Amino acid sequence: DHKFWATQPVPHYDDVAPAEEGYIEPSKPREEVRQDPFPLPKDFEWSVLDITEPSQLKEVYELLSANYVEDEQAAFRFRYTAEFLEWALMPPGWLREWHIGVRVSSNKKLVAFISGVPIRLRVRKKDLRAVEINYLCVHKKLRSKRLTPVLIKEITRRCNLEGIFQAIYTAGVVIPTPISTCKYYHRTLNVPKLVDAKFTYVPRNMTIARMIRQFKPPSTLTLSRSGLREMEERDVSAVAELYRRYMDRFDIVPLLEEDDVRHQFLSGRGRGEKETSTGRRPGQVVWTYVVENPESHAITDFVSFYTLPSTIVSNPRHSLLEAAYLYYYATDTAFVENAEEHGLLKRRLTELIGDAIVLADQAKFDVFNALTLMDNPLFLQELKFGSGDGLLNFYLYNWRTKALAGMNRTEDRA
Ligand code: YNC
Ligand code: MG
Repeated sequence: DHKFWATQPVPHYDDVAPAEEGYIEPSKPREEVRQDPFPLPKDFEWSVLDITEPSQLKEVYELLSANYVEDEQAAFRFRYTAEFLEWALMPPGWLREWHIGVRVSSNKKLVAFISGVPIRLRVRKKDLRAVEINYLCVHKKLRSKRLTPVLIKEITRRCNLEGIFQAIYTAGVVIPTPISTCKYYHRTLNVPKLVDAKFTYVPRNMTIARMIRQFKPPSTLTLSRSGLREMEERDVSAVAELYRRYMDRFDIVPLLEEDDVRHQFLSGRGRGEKETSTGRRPGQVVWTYVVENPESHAITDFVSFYTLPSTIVSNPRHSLLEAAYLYYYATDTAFVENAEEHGLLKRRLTELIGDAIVLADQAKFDVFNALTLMDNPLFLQELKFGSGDGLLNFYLYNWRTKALAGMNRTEDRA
Protein backbone atom coordinates (compact mmCIF):
# COMPACT_ATOMS: atom_id res chain seq x y z
CA ASP A 1 0.00 0.00 0.00
CA HIS A 2 0.99 3.61 -0.56
CA LYS A 3 0.63 5.59 2.66
CA PHE A 4 1.55 8.85 0.96
CA TRP A 5 0.11 8.41 -2.52
CA ALA A 6 -3.23 7.27 -1.03
CA THR A 7 -3.64 10.85 0.26
CA GLN A 8 -2.92 12.52 -3.10
CA PRO A 9 -5.26 13.62 -5.92
CA VAL A 10 -4.21 10.90 -8.33
CA PRO A 11 -6.27 7.98 -9.65
CA HIS A 12 -5.98 4.93 -7.39
CA TYR A 13 -5.41 1.42 -8.67
CA ASP A 14 -8.95 0.19 -8.11
CA ASP A 15 -10.68 3.28 -9.53
CA VAL A 16 -13.00 2.54 -12.44
CA ALA A 17 -12.23 4.15 -15.76
CA PRO A 18 -13.47 7.72 -15.61
CA ALA A 19 -16.41 8.78 -17.73
CA GLU A 20 -15.35 12.41 -17.53
CA GLU A 21 -11.83 13.68 -17.98
CA GLY A 22 -10.82 16.50 -15.68
CA TYR A 23 -9.38 17.56 -12.35
CA ILE A 24 -9.68 15.47 -9.21
CA GLU A 25 -9.48 18.41 -6.81
CA PRO A 26 -10.56 21.91 -7.87
CA SER A 27 -8.01 24.71 -8.03
CA LYS A 28 -7.90 27.05 -5.04
CA PRO A 29 -7.50 30.81 -4.87
CA ARG A 30 -4.02 31.86 -3.76
CA GLU A 31 -5.11 32.88 -0.28
CA GLU A 32 -6.46 29.39 0.42
CA VAL A 33 -3.14 27.76 -0.42
CA ARG A 34 -0.97 26.96 2.58
CA GLN A 35 1.38 29.94 2.97
CA ASP A 36 4.25 28.48 5.01
CA PRO A 37 6.64 25.72 3.93
CA PHE A 38 6.02 22.17 5.12
CA PRO A 39 8.20 21.33 8.13
CA LEU A 40 11.32 19.26 7.55
CA PRO A 41 12.78 16.85 10.09
CA LYS A 42 15.01 18.67 12.55
CA ASP A 43 18.59 19.33 11.38
CA PHE A 44 17.40 20.01 7.79
CA GLU A 45 16.34 23.23 6.04
CA TRP A 46 14.81 24.30 2.72
CA SER A 47 17.03 26.06 0.23
CA VAL A 48 15.97 27.55 -3.11
CA LEU A 49 18.82 26.91 -5.53
CA ASP A 50 19.96 29.64 -7.88
CA ILE A 51 21.29 27.55 -10.70
CA THR A 52 22.40 30.62 -12.63
CA GLU A 53 25.18 30.55 -9.98
CA PRO A 54 27.80 28.07 -11.21
CA SER A 55 28.60 26.97 -7.65
CA GLN A 56 24.94 26.07 -6.94
CA LEU A 57 24.49 24.37 -10.30
CA LYS A 58 27.57 22.32 -9.43
CA GLU A 59 26.01 21.29 -6.10
CA VAL A 60 22.95 19.91 -7.91
CA TYR A 61 25.15 18.22 -10.50
CA GLU A 62 27.23 16.56 -7.78
CA LEU A 63 24.21 15.41 -5.75
CA LEU A 64 22.65 13.80 -8.84
CA SER A 65 25.93 12.33 -10.12
CA ALA A 66 26.34 10.32 -6.94
CA ASN A 67 22.70 9.62 -6.01
CA TYR A 68 20.37 9.77 -9.01
CA VAL A 69 18.64 7.00 -10.99
CA GLU A 70 20.36 3.63 -11.37
CA ASP A 71 19.32 0.51 -13.25
CA GLU A 72 18.07 -2.49 -11.33
CA GLN A 73 21.53 -4.05 -10.99
CA ALA A 74 23.08 -0.69 -9.98
CA ALA A 75 25.57 -1.09 -12.84
CA PHE A 76 24.78 2.27 -14.48
CA ARG A 77 23.75 5.60 -12.98
CA PHE A 78 22.51 8.65 -14.94
CA ARG A 79 25.12 11.39 -15.02
CA TYR A 80 23.41 14.50 -16.31
CA THR A 81 25.98 17.18 -17.14
CA ALA A 82 25.84 20.65 -15.58
CA GLU A 83 25.09 22.12 -19.05
CA PHE A 84 22.22 19.67 -19.46
CA LEU A 85 20.70 20.61 -16.10
CA GLU A 86 21.00 24.29 -16.93
CA TRP A 87 19.14 23.67 -20.19
CA ALA A 88 16.49 21.41 -18.65
CA LEU A 89 15.80 23.58 -15.59
CA MET A 90 15.58 26.98 -17.30
CA PRO A 91 13.10 26.79 -20.21
CA PRO A 92 11.04 29.89 -21.00
CA GLY A 93 8.98 30.90 -17.95
CA TRP A 94 11.12 28.96 -15.42
CA LEU A 95 10.86 29.91 -11.75
CA ARG A 96 13.70 29.93 -9.25
CA GLU A 97 11.28 28.94 -6.46
CA TRP A 98 10.68 25.58 -8.20
CA HIS A 99 14.33 24.50 -7.89
CA ILE A 100 14.09 23.21 -4.35
CA GLY A 101 16.91 21.83 -2.25
CA VAL A 102 17.19 20.42 1.25
CA ARG A 103 20.37 21.17 3.19
CA VAL A 104 21.83 19.89 6.45
CA SER A 105 21.39 22.91 8.75
CA SER A 106 24.77 22.55 10.44
CA ASN A 107 27.06 22.42 7.39
CA LYS A 108 24.69 23.43 4.54
CA LYS A 109 25.44 20.28 2.57
CA LEU A 110 22.86 19.70 -0.20
CA VAL A 111 21.21 16.32 0.45
CA ALA A 112 17.96 16.38 -1.54
CA PHE A 113 16.45 18.08 -4.56
CA ILE A 114 13.24 18.31 -6.57
CA SER A 115 12.43 20.59 -9.49
CA GLY A 116 9.55 21.85 -11.56
CA VAL A 117 9.42 23.74 -14.83
CA PRO A 118 6.31 25.20 -16.47
CA ILE A 119 4.81 23.26 -19.36
CA ARG A 120 1.69 23.58 -21.47
CA LEU A 121 0.12 20.24 -22.20
CA ARG A 122 -2.66 19.04 -24.39
CA VAL A 123 -4.35 15.97 -22.96
CA ARG A 124 -6.72 14.81 -25.69
CA LYS A 125 -8.86 17.90 -26.33
CA LYS A 126 -7.96 19.96 -23.24
CA ASP A 127 -5.04 22.38 -22.87
CA LEU A 128 -3.51 22.51 -19.40
CA ARG A 129 -1.05 24.86 -17.78
CA ALA A 130 0.99 22.44 -15.74
CA VAL A 131 4.36 21.78 -14.19
CA GLU A 132 6.82 19.08 -15.21
CA ILE A 133 8.44 17.55 -12.11
CA ASN A 134 11.90 16.00 -12.46
CA TYR A 135 15.24 15.34 -10.74
CA LEU A 136 13.73 14.19 -7.46
CA CYS A 137 16.72 12.91 -5.53
CA VAL A 138 17.49 12.03 -1.91
CA HIS A 139 21.07 11.31 -0.84
CA LYS A 140 21.73 7.59 -0.47
CA LYS A 141 22.40 7.96 3.26
CA LEU A 142 18.95 9.50 3.85
CA ARG A 143 16.80 6.98 2.03
CA SER A 144 13.58 5.44 3.43
CA LYS A 145 13.06 8.26 5.93
CA ARG A 146 9.92 9.61 4.21
CA LEU A 147 11.64 12.76 2.99
CA THR A 148 10.12 12.28 -0.47
CA PRO A 149 6.50 13.01 0.55
CA VAL A 150 7.68 16.28 2.14
CA LEU A 151 9.53 17.29 -1.05
CA ILE A 152 6.48 16.49 -3.17
CA LYS A 153 4.06 18.35 -0.88
CA GLU A 154 6.36 21.37 -0.80
CA ILE A 155 6.74 21.63 -4.57
CA THR A 156 2.99 21.13 -4.95
CA ARG A 157 2.38 24.02 -2.54
CA ARG A 158 4.74 26.28 -4.47
CA CYS A 159 3.07 25.37 -7.76
CA ASN A 160 -0.37 26.02 -6.24
CA LEU A 161 0.84 29.47 -5.12
CA GLU A 162 1.53 30.19 -8.81
CA GLY A 163 -1.93 28.98 -9.82
CA ILE A 164 -0.72 25.59 -11.14
CA PHE A 165 -2.68 22.51 -9.99
CA GLN A 166 -1.69 19.85 -12.56
CA ALA A 167 1.65 18.12 -13.12
CA ILE A 168 3.30 15.59 -15.43
CA TYR A 169 6.18 13.35 -14.39
CA THR A 170 7.83 10.06 -15.23
CA ALA A 171 9.41 7.40 -13.05
CA GLY A 172 10.85 3.93 -13.32
CA VAL A 173 8.83 2.88 -10.26
CA VAL A 174 5.13 2.09 -10.33
CA ILE A 175 3.03 4.30 -8.07
CA PRO A 176 -0.67 5.22 -8.39
CA THR A 177 -1.35 5.31 -11.35
CA PRO A 178 0.50 5.30 -14.67
CA ILE A 179 -1.34 6.81 -17.64
CA SER A 180 1.09 5.03 -19.94
CA THR A 181 4.12 2.76 -19.71
CA CYS A 182 6.93 2.78 -22.24
CA LYS A 183 9.82 0.46 -22.81
CA TYR A 184 13.41 1.54 -23.45
CA TYR A 185 15.02 0.38 -26.69
CA HIS A 186 18.75 0.58 -27.43
CA ARG A 187 20.55 0.83 -30.75
CA THR A 188 24.11 -0.38 -30.23
CA LEU A 189 26.83 1.76 -31.82
CA ASN A 190 30.12 1.03 -30.03
CA VAL A 191 30.03 -2.77 -29.82
CA PRO A 192 33.39 -3.44 -28.07
CA LYS A 193 32.73 -0.86 -25.35
CA LEU A 194 29.12 -1.90 -24.72
CA VAL A 195 30.19 -5.53 -24.45
CA ASP A 196 33.11 -4.62 -22.18
CA ALA A 197 30.85 -2.56 -19.94
CA LYS A 198 28.31 -5.42 -19.86
CA PHE A 199 25.66 -3.12 -21.28
CA THR A 200 25.11 -5.76 -23.93
CA TYR A 201 26.29 -9.31 -24.63
CA VAL A 202 27.61 -11.21 -27.61
CA PRO A 203 24.78 -13.66 -28.24
CA ARG A 204 25.52 -17.35 -28.64
CA ASN A 205 26.21 -18.28 -32.29
CA MET A 206 27.64 -14.77 -32.79
CA THR A 207 31.16 -13.39 -32.76
CA ILE A 208 32.15 -9.90 -31.74
CA ALA A 209 33.50 -9.27 -35.25
CA ARG A 210 30.15 -10.17 -36.77
CA MET A 211 28.37 -8.07 -34.22
CA ILE A 212 30.54 -5.06 -35.08
CA ARG A 213 29.63 -5.49 -38.76
CA GLN A 214 25.97 -5.91 -37.93
CA PHE A 215 25.80 -2.64 -36.00
CA LYS A 216 28.10 -0.56 -38.19
CA PRO A 217 25.95 2.42 -39.24
CA PRO A 218 26.00 3.42 -42.92
CA SER A 219 28.73 5.92 -43.79
CA THR A 220 26.39 8.26 -45.67
CA LEU A 221 23.22 10.10 -44.78
CA THR A 222 20.12 8.98 -46.67
CA LEU A 223 18.47 12.40 -46.59
CA SER A 224 21.48 14.59 -47.32
CA ARG A 225 20.45 15.09 -50.95
CA SER A 226 16.93 15.88 -49.77
CA GLY A 227 18.37 18.78 -47.75
CA LEU A 228 19.29 17.44 -44.30
CA ARG A 229 21.29 19.99 -42.31
CA GLU A 230 21.66 21.33 -38.78
CA MET A 231 18.74 23.44 -37.57
CA GLU A 232 19.36 27.19 -37.39
CA GLU A 233 17.61 30.20 -35.87
CA ARG A 234 15.84 30.96 -39.17
CA ASP A 235 14.06 27.56 -38.95
CA VAL A 236 12.33 28.22 -35.62
CA SER A 237 8.91 29.18 -36.94
CA ALA A 238 8.81 26.39 -39.55
CA VAL A 239 9.86 23.79 -36.98
CA ALA A 240 7.25 25.08 -34.51
CA GLU A 241 4.54 24.73 -37.17
CA LEU A 242 5.69 21.28 -38.28
CA TYR A 243 5.87 20.11 -34.64
CA ARG A 244 2.37 21.44 -33.94
CA ARG A 245 0.80 19.71 -36.93
CA TYR A 246 2.63 16.43 -36.42
CA MET A 247 1.89 16.21 -32.70
CA ASP A 248 -1.82 16.59 -33.43
CA ARG A 249 -1.72 12.82 -34.04
CA PHE A 250 -1.13 12.03 -30.35
CA ASP A 251 -3.24 12.20 -27.22
CA ILE A 252 -0.79 13.78 -24.79
CA VAL A 253 1.54 16.42 -26.11
CA PRO A 254 3.65 19.30 -24.79
CA LEU A 255 2.57 22.49 -26.61
CA LEU A 256 5.57 24.49 -27.79
CA GLU A 257 5.54 28.18 -28.74
CA GLU A 258 8.37 29.52 -30.88
CA ASP A 259 10.33 30.51 -27.76
CA ASP A 260 10.02 26.97 -26.48
CA VAL A 261 11.16 25.54 -29.82
CA ARG A 262 14.17 27.86 -29.77
CA HIS A 263 14.99 26.71 -26.26
CA GLN A 264 14.41 22.98 -26.76
CA PHE A 265 16.12 22.58 -30.10
CA LEU A 266 18.66 25.39 -30.45
CA SER A 267 19.78 26.78 -27.09
CA GLY A 268 21.49 23.55 -26.08
CA ARG A 269 23.63 23.11 -29.14
CA GLY A 270 26.83 24.33 -27.47
CA ARG A 271 29.31 27.05 -28.31
CA GLY A 272 31.63 27.67 -31.24
CA GLU A 273 33.00 25.08 -33.64
CA LYS A 274 32.78 21.30 -33.42
CA GLU A 275 35.79 19.75 -31.74
CA THR A 276 37.56 17.44 -34.16
CA SER A 277 38.21 14.76 -31.55
CA THR A 278 34.57 14.34 -30.51
CA GLY A 279 32.53 15.83 -33.34
CA ARG A 280 30.66 17.89 -30.72
CA ARG A 281 30.58 21.53 -29.72
CA PRO A 282 31.73 22.35 -26.20
CA GLY A 283 28.72 22.18 -23.89
CA GLN A 284 26.46 20.64 -26.53
CA VAL A 285 23.42 18.89 -25.03
CA VAL A 286 21.02 18.70 -27.96
CA TRP A 287 21.41 17.97 -31.66
CA THR A 288 18.68 19.09 -34.08
CA TYR A 289 18.56 18.59 -37.84
CA VAL A 290 16.01 19.75 -40.38
CA VAL A 291 15.30 18.64 -43.93
CA GLU A 292 14.94 21.66 -46.20
CA ASN A 293 13.51 20.87 -49.61
CA PRO A 294 16.16 22.12 -52.09
CA GLU A 295 13.54 23.51 -54.50
CA SER A 296 10.72 24.85 -52.33
CA HIS A 297 12.90 25.55 -49.25
CA ALA A 298 10.08 24.18 -47.11
CA ILE A 299 11.13 22.44 -43.90
CA THR A 300 9.68 18.97 -44.45
CA ASP A 301 11.15 17.12 -41.45
CA PHE A 302 13.14 17.59 -38.29
CA VAL A 303 14.78 15.24 -35.81
CA SER A 304 16.55 15.83 -32.50
CA PHE A 305 18.44 13.87 -29.88
CA TYR A 306 20.17 14.76 -26.61
CA THR A 307 23.12 13.48 -24.64
CA LEU A 308 22.63 11.76 -21.29
CA PRO A 309 25.72 9.87 -20.16
CA SER A 310 25.66 7.24 -17.44
CA THR A 311 28.38 6.39 -14.96
CA ILE A 312 29.51 2.80 -15.44
CA VAL A 313 29.59 1.89 -11.79
CA SER A 314 32.41 -0.61 -11.37
CA ASN A 315 34.40 -1.37 -14.45
CA PRO A 316 38.18 -1.27 -14.67
CA ARG A 317 38.29 -0.01 -18.27
CA HIS A 318 35.31 2.30 -18.73
CA SER A 319 33.76 4.93 -16.49
CA LEU A 320 31.25 6.69 -18.74
CA LEU A 321 28.61 5.35 -21.11
CA GLU A 322 27.91 7.97 -23.77
CA ALA A 323 24.23 7.62 -24.63
CA ALA A 324 22.17 9.68 -27.08
CA TYR A 325 18.41 9.74 -26.57
CA LEU A 326 15.95 10.28 -29.39
CA TYR A 327 13.98 13.46 -28.65
CA TYR A 328 11.26 15.05 -30.80
CA TYR A 329 10.90 14.68 -34.55
CA ALA A 330 8.28 15.34 -37.21
CA THR A 331 7.74 14.76 -40.89
CA ASP A 332 5.22 16.23 -43.31
CA THR A 333 4.87 12.75 -44.82
CA ALA A 334 2.40 12.16 -41.99
CA PHE A 335 0.03 14.68 -43.60
CA VAL A 336 -0.24 12.70 -46.85
CA GLU A 337 -3.58 10.92 -46.94
CA ASN A 338 -3.29 7.31 -45.69
CA ALA A 339 0.50 7.69 -45.36
CA GLU A 340 0.55 5.25 -42.52
CA GLU A 341 -1.55 2.55 -44.21
CA HIS A 342 0.62 2.78 -47.32
CA GLY A 343 3.86 2.45 -45.38
CA LEU A 344 5.01 5.90 -46.46
CA LEU A 345 5.32 7.14 -42.91
CA LYS A 346 7.28 4.09 -41.84
CA ARG A 347 9.67 4.48 -44.76
CA ARG A 348 10.29 8.19 -44.21
CA LEU A 349 10.77 7.87 -40.45
CA THR A 350 13.17 4.98 -40.96
CA GLU A 351 15.27 7.26 -43.20
CA LEU A 352 15.04 10.25 -40.87
CA ILE A 353 15.81 8.43 -37.62
CA GLY A 354 18.37 6.28 -39.44
CA ASP A 355 20.23 9.49 -40.29
CA ALA A 356 20.02 10.62 -36.66
CA ILE A 357 21.72 7.34 -35.70
CA VAL A 358 24.51 7.98 -38.22
CA LEU A 359 24.97 11.51 -36.84
CA ALA A 360 25.05 10.23 -33.26
CA ASP A 361 27.66 7.68 -34.29
CA GLN A 362 29.75 10.43 -35.88
CA ALA A 363 29.46 12.39 -32.63
CA LYS A 364 31.00 9.37 -30.85
CA PHE A 365 28.00 8.14 -28.91
CA ASP A 366 28.16 4.52 -27.71
CA VAL A 367 24.44 3.83 -27.92
CA PHE A 368 21.27 5.48 -29.24
CA ASN A 369 18.19 5.06 -27.04
CA ALA A 370 14.49 5.48 -27.69
CA LEU A 371 11.20 4.73 -25.96
CA THR A 372 8.07 3.05 -27.31
CA LEU A 373 6.24 6.34 -27.71
CA MET A 374 5.15 8.62 -30.56
CA ASP A 375 5.68 6.77 -33.86
CA ASN A 376 8.81 4.97 -32.65
CA PRO A 377 7.37 1.44 -32.92
CA LEU A 378 7.29 1.95 -36.70
CA PHE A 379 11.09 2.00 -37.07
CA LEU A 380 12.67 0.42 -33.99
CA GLN A 381 13.10 -3.03 -35.46
CA GLU A 382 14.23 -1.95 -38.91
CA LEU A 383 16.88 0.32 -37.38
CA LYS A 384 18.26 -2.52 -35.20
CA PHE A 385 17.10 -1.31 -31.83
CA GLY A 386 16.89 -4.05 -29.22
CA SER A 387 14.48 -3.99 -26.31
CA GLY A 388 16.06 -3.18 -22.97
CA ASP A 389 14.80 -4.17 -19.55
CA GLY A 390 13.94 -0.66 -18.40
CA LEU A 391 10.41 0.71 -18.29
CA LEU A 392 9.33 4.31 -17.94
CA ASN A 393 5.93 5.15 -16.45
CA PHE A 394 4.13 8.40 -17.25
CA TYR A 395 1.94 10.15 -14.68
CA LEU A 396 -0.42 13.08 -14.39
CA TYR A 397 -1.14 14.75 -11.03
CA ASN A 398 -4.69 15.91 -10.32
CA TRP A 399 -6.01 14.98 -13.75
CA ARG A 400 -8.28 12.03 -14.45
CA THR A 401 -8.05 10.57 -17.91
CA LYS A 402 -8.63 7.35 -19.76
CA ALA A 403 -5.49 5.25 -20.32
CA LEU A 404 -3.57 6.94 -23.08
CA ALA A 405 -2.78 5.36 -26.36
CA GLY A 406 -1.34 8.81 -26.96
CA MET A 407 2.26 9.86 -26.95
CA ASN A 408 2.62 6.16 -26.31
CA ARG A 409 1.08 4.38 -29.28
CA THR A 410 2.96 1.28 -28.14
CA GLU A 411 3.98 -2.03 -29.58
CA ASP A 412 0.73 -2.80 -31.35
CA ARG A 413 1.80 -0.79 -34.40
CA ALA A 414 5.24 -2.30 -34.90
C1 YNC B 1 9.21 8.56 -7.27
N1 YNC B 1 10.21 8.36 -8.14
O1 YNC B 1 6.20 5.36 -3.23
P1 YNC B 1 4.16 5.63 -0.65
S1 YNC B 1 11.62 10.34 -11.03
C2 YNC B 1 7.19 9.59 -6.73
N2 YNC B 1 8.21 9.39 -7.59
O2 YNC B 1 5.34 6.70 -0.97
P2 YNC B 1 11.05 7.99 1.03
C3 YNC B 1 8.09 8.19 -5.16
N3 YNC B 1 7.10 9.01 -5.51
O3 YNC B 1 4.31 4.56 -1.68
P3 YNC B 1 13.29 7.18 -0.61
C4 YNC B 1 9.18 7.92 -6.00
N4 YNC B 1 10.01 7.07 -5.38
O4 YNC B 1 4.40 5.12 0.74
C5 YNC B 1 9.45 6.81 -4.19
N5 YNC B 1 8.30 7.46 -4.07
O5 YNC B 1 2.88 6.35 -0.81
C6 YNC B 1 7.38 7.42 -2.94
N6 YNC B 1 16.39 7.56 -5.84
O6 YNC B 1 9.55 8.12 0.50
C7 YNC B 1 7.15 6.03 -2.44
N7 YNC B 1 14.66 9.70 -8.53
O7 YNC B 1 11.65 9.33 1.11
C8 YNC B 1 6.70 6.28 -1.02
O8 YNC B 1 11.74 7.12 -0.15
C9 YNC B 1 7.54 7.45 -0.59
O9 YNC B 1 14.15 7.61 0.52
C10 YNC B 1 8.79 6.99 0.19
O10 YNC B 1 13.35 8.34 -1.72
C11 YNC B 1 12.81 8.15 -3.01
O11 YNC B 1 12.17 12.79 -10.60
C12 YNC B 1 13.78 8.73 -4.03
O12 YNC B 1 14.97 7.51 -8.65
C13 YNC B 1 13.24 8.42 -5.43
O13 YNC B 1 16.76 9.56 -4.83
C14 YNC B 1 13.88 10.25 -3.84
O14 YNC B 1 15.04 6.71 -3.81
C15 YNC B 1 15.17 8.10 -3.82
O15 YNC B 1 13.59 5.89 -1.28
C16 YNC B 1 16.18 8.49 -4.87
O16 YNC B 1 11.11 7.20 2.28
C17 YNC B 1 17.32 7.75 -6.95
O17 YNC B 1 7.98 8.10 -1.80
C18 YNC B 1 16.81 8.82 -7.89
C19 YNC B 1 15.40 8.60 -8.39
C20 YNC B 1 13.32 9.75 -9.02
C21 YNC B 1 13.28 10.11 -10.47
C22 YNC B 1 11.30 12.01 -10.80
C23 YNC B 1 9.85 12.43 -10.89
C24 YNC B 1 9.33 12.60 -9.48
C25 YNC B 1 7.86 12.88 -9.43
C26 YNC B 1 7.38 13.12 -8.01
C27 YNC B 1 5.88 13.29 -7.91
C28 YNC B 1 5.42 14.66 -8.36
C29 YNC B 1 3.94 14.87 -8.15
C30 YNC B 1 3.45 16.21 -8.69
C31 YNC B 1 3.88 17.39 -7.82
C32 YNC B 1 3.45 18.76 -8.33
C33 YNC B 1 1.94 18.89 -8.31
C34 YNC B 1 1.47 20.17 -8.76
C35 YNC B 1 0.86 21.10 -9.07
MG1 MG C 1 13.91 9.58 2.86
